[in-house]
Amino acid sequence: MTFPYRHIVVLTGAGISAESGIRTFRDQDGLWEEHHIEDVATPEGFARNPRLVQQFYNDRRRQLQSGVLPNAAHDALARLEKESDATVLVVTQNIDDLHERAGTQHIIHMHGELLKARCSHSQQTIDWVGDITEADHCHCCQMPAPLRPHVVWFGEMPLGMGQIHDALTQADLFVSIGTSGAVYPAAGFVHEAAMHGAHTIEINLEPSAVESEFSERRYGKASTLVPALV
Ligand code: BJW
Repeated sequence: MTFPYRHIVVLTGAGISAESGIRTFRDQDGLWEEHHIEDVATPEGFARNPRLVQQFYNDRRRQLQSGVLPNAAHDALARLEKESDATVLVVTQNIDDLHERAGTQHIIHMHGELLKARCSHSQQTIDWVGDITEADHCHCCQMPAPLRPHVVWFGEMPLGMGQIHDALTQADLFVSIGTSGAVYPAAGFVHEAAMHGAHTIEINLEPSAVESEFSERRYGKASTLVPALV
């Protein structure tokens, strides 16, 4: 696979998993049509009503394990990593594991992972495939602490930021796939990559909130456009 780039950073959002049957957030029929962000995606919402928040993530964890499969866009990115001479880092905002199931190895889940739980006291994470209930506590601390989903809510610091900034500084190609550009700091990555000289490509169903920052834009389904790019 010949690609005229040496260091590639790919940012993915909910749109890349939409054709696998996982709902996005802000589209028609998206998750935010049924749920208030401040109830299910903030630490304050979790403190107010842990049962509601656990239910929201338990439902999504179950769905992820009930026949959902990676699609052609996930497959194409895994192929890119395997077959190109360039370094490829996938930075995903998604908490599903579809990139890994497609074969991607070099990946940062900046908003966490659905198949992990986290001790609310020590922040230690453990693999978790079932529901998290209020009775589940971790035993990593002297006082057992409640488990929470290993996800990044509004007002919390996204994960892997140091490594992401280093990669954006070195990237000569930055590709954003299936994200609305509504949530920071991810929406600012295109600016950072461009400032350091990267060519920047947006792939999405429609122009994102930061589309004017990109040097190239391709609109349509990720399952068609990502394999075509790769
Ligand atoms: C297709 C498609 C197909 C559909 N093919 N495309 C004011 C200004 C700037 C920032 C702030 C501000 N006030 C507050 C902030 C910060 C805040 C923020 O950004 N707020 C905004 C609302 C303004 N951000 C934070 O709090 C973050 N933390 C933070 O900033 O820490 C401080 C810090 C300081 C300095 C440096 C670094 C950090 C944390 C954000 C946490 C986000 N959490 C969530 C939920 C948790 C995970 C989960 O439950 O799954 O993450 S919210 C939700 O949005 C989720 C997603 O990862 C994230 C992004 O959504 P995404 O992926 O873009 O999905 P959609 O639905 O929006 O878009 C899908 C797109 O796909 C659409 O455009 C479709 O067209 C497209 N599409 N089908 C191609 N087939």
